[in-house]
Amino acid sequence: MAGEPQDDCLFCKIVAGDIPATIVRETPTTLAFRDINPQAPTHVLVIPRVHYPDAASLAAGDPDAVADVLREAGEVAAQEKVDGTGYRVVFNTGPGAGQTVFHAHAHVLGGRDLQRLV
Ligand code: IU
Repeated sequence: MAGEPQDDCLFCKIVAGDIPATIVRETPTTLAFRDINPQAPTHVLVIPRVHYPDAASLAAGDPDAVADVLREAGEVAAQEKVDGTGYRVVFNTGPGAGQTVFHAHAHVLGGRDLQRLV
């Protein structure tokens, strides 16, 4: 069922505590942890605890969770002290955009010069 944990989902396993992660923030609805392959000095993933495969399906199925993820992205940036210089929030959506883990997540990137993308 939409929103339910999936046995084959790595991020559901992190939510369940079955796979380790370096957690930087937790709320009742979200988890934020360091990316294992960081692309910037600050590279934190913010995920909803509920399982949806990507940001669009999360927005359709649980819009409050999208707001929670975005609020937490801002809190992570402040906690990491990259909010002053600027940071980027990215939702890769679909394999063609580089999505590899199909549990919705926001990348929070900062701490280096980030080339303008669009
Ligand atoms: P993507 O947008 O789906 O490509 O992002 C998935 C990210 O999850 C990617 O940057 C991985 O390095 C990261 N990651 C992680 O932090 N911990 C893990 O156990 C696994 C992937 I698997």
